[in-house]
Amino acid sequence: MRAARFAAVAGALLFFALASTASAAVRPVDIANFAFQPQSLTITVGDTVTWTNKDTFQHSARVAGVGTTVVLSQGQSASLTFATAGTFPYDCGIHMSAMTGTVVVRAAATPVPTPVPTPIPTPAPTARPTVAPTVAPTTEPTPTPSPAPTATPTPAPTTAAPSATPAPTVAVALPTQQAPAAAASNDGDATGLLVAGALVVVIGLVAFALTRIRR
Ligand SMILES: [Cu+2]
Repeated sequence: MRAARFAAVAGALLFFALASTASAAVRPVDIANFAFQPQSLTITVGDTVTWTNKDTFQHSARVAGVGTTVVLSQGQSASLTFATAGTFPYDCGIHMSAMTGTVVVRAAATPVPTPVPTPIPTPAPTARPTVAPTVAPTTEPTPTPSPAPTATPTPAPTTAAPSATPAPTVAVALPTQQAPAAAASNDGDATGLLVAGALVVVIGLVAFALTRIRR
């Protein structure tokens, strides 16, 4: 456990050491037209600034607390290494305040973040062109036949069947009068007698029935 931790710390230190040494760089500053270009430069601890004079006049770089370059003629270069962090204003040792610049030294070399490997995007499957569905010809809707008006059945007139109470037929045995031989000539009389007798019987029966009903 301890060994692993130590190894990890040692590895990290080694990594930072390598990174810092790797990031230690030489940053150029041109001197042209009586000016430092760039006038302000940001570097990291351990970096070196190299001034190159491009003017026909002589110049130098005088950095307080760091050092002063030699006087540079046209085309000559000189360097200073910045070992401590901070902001370092400087000027030309010959022209002084007429030529000034600044070097900003960052404290630590920020480790370059290892780029996260971007996953190779799998090509999206090209969607097959969907064939436009042929629209089925819409059959014209056949008009639904409106229901024929059903003739409202006229209710059959409930004719109250006349409950014909049949009168009790009484078989009346009429005394058959055996007409004498003269019946042939008296045929009309005999018939009238029969009818009268039947009437009498019927009336009597009706009277009888009435008397019965009244009781
Ligand atoms: Cu100068």
